Amino acid sequence: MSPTDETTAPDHEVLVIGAGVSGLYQLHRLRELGIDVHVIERADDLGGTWYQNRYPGCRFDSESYTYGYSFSDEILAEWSWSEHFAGQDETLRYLNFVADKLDLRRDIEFGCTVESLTFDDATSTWTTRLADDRTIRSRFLVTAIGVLSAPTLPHYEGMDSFRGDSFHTFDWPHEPVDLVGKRVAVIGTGATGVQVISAIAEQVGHLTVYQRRPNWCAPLHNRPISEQEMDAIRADYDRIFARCADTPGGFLHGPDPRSFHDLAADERREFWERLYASPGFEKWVGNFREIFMDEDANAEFSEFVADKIRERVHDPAVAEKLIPRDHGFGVQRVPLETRYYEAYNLPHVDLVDIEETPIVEITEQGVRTSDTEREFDVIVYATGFDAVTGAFDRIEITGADGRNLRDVWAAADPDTYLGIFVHGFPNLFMIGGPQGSSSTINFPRSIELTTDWITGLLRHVRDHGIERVEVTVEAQAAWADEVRRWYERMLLRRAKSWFTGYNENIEGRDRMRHVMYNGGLPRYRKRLETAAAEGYPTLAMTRSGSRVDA
Ligand code: NA7
Repeated sequence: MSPTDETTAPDHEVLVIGAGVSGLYQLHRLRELGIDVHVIERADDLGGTWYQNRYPGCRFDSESYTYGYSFSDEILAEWSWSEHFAGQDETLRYLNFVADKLDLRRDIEFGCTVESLTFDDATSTWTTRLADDRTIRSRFLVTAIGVLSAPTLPHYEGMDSFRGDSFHTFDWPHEPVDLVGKRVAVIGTGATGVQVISAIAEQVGHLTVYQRRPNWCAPLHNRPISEQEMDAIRADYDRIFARCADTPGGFLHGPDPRSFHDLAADERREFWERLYASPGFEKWVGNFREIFMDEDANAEFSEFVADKIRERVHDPAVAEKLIPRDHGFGVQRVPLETRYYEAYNLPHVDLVDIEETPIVEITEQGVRTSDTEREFDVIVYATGFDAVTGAFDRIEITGADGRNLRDVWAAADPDTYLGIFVHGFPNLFMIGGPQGSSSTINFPRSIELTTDWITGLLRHVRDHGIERVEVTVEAQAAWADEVRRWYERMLLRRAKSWFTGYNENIEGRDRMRHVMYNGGLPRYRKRLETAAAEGYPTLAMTRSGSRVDA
């Protein structure tokens, strides 16, 4: 890497930003092709989400063996998962194992915070400027910067004045935090807050949960994997990955083939009892399709889960506070939990409904709501992320003709083609970009697909001497319309969550945005395969100044 001289060749053919699950795989695939590729990563080590999120209780909601990479028989044969839903430390160990196995570290540079990305029309290259003012010039850029990597804090008065420890879950300290006997506040009850609360409730001195809107949570049913069981899983990997490839969510569980209306009410209840007792997301993505589209079906299942909450929480008033009223089951991300509801039966755990008694300020000692002040040793902000587009918006990205990506996306929806391209930003490929499939699909199952596809495109580009590739405006418009049509069919369009682009901690984000593709994995894969088989008709490709016809 060196100061850029625009007259020289680029420093690298491909620069990958991010060394998490996606960036690591992209590095491996491009290196296999003999393409000159370099990876830069903001953190001090690899792992992305799994490096960063160290809060207690952080773990998979996907079955471990459906989350691992599928591409290497050797890795599949050598790695053993210890639990059906592995914890953060094990997942991080796994990613390090993969990186060591493939000798990936030699092409990764850590501690590189990207400030800006600027496309140069004349040379069809990107210049990446880092926080320390160094620059890297590359022909192509692959962003692997994560879907949930830009944490957001609330804006309460006095947050800086708190004298105890406070942190966002994403920035949980690397050194152990001793919570035993401490007075702890958790603000936020999304998937993260629910994991933290369940994990720490027993050990803390006192826990106060500040809940704005409850979520529909359901049991994870985690358990260890024995050696024999792991052997059986290993022998079954072909079937496991084939099954994942076949389901909309990229999980082992696909929608029940029967219609909600085919069964009598008592038969449905019997089916749901079985789902509720099953591990992982089956009770969500293995349910009847109507749960996602039909209000009556959704209401009936939501009432079934509400009854479960009432059974599990002893104090009826607390149980009612934990039941969502503004959205039905599964239209927001379903937090999976282990004894979450039971935590509220402990005498030292309190639930504060901040719709009823809003937080007024954070004080030196704790949190003041409209009715009282409570004192704490630790405040945990489990308040979520500037999801999907946040990691992009934090970088100054300037494409062809000087257009700024943040401005382009702020105007309306963050429109893309397949979640991979943005018109006007040539030679830039996104893994996990908006309107792609990675937010709605078991992440590695989605990103392996996208990464393989980008790799195939880069092979095509190399083999044909192409210098510039970008999506046509028509192809992007057609894809973005398809994304919007999928939202129209789904009840999730009505919920205010990161699935619909909301985040009230950010100005201008109290409105619906179509940020993800809801058409499911098989459909998404078909679109990618067709585009490649037809020679990429939706992409404009240029070789040394002349347009290449597909
Ligand atoms: P989420 O799912 O966005 O949840 C954030 C939570 O924080 C949610 O309960 C919010 O309440 C709450 N929140 C956000 N801002 C505030 C303020 N200002 N005051 C009080 N409460 C607030 O993020 P997670 O980290 O839990 O999960 C993200 C993903 O990580 C998850 O979907 C998995 O895929 C992994 P609200 O619901 O907005 O009323």
